[in-house]
Amino acid sequence: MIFSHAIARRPEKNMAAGITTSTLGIPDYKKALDQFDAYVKALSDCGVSVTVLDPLRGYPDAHFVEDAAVVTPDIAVITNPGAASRKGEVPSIAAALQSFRETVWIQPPGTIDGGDVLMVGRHFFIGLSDRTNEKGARQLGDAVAGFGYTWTPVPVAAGLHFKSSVNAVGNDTLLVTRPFADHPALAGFHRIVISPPEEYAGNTLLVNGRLIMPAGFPGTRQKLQALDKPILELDVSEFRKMDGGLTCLSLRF
Ligand code: CIR
Repeated sequence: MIFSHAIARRPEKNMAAGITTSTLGIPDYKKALDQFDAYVKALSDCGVSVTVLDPLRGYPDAHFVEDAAVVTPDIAVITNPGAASRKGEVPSIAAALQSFRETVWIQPPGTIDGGDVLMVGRHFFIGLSDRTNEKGARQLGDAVAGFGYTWTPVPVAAGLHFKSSVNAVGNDTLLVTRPFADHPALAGFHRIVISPPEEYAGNTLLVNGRLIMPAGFPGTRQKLQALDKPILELDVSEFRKMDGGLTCLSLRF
């Protein structure tokens, strides 16, 4: 799928107040801004026109825009994020998407984080996690089924979101962490399995034929080279400290 647009949001000063399970320390704001700018430039270099939203005051996780919507070629599904502190991020993302797509909204008690949703061709994998429940998954599944997509729910046993562990890297191939190596829900796809010490590299992004991966995972880089696509490494250390990564910093469509 070719992406022409993306939406991203500049982090706000108190990003360290966001939710995290990481023990990597407190993010350095200045460094995070530099990493964010490099990320936006990388998307632009892939031919994507990036809309950069202003920081959203009072929402220290709001730059992880991917969680607030699921954008398909047909509609934008505005989520009801699973974390109470993130629900207020949604209206500004809906407003930003309005000129691109018709929007439909996930209704409580259904919850969804976009980080749990992976679209591969005409199929959606929807992770069931601490953030995404069955009611939310069904609402999203029904919404996209109306446009001819299929979907399967997949329990997320480890990591924050489904896309912390599984991502599409082209050529009918998924990049997966070890727990998903033989997962029956993913049958039908080739799989590149990441070694446990490099698990974070599972959050690799395919944009218009190029792979953008987090810096510092040489074993995974070597495995990805088999796909014969250009690979770009980006340092996202400050976002990793807040349990975030490459996919969650933008909505691409
Ligand atoms: C959170 O816990 O919600 C944020 N600190 C991180 C969200 C990362 N989002 C993503 O991977 N899609």
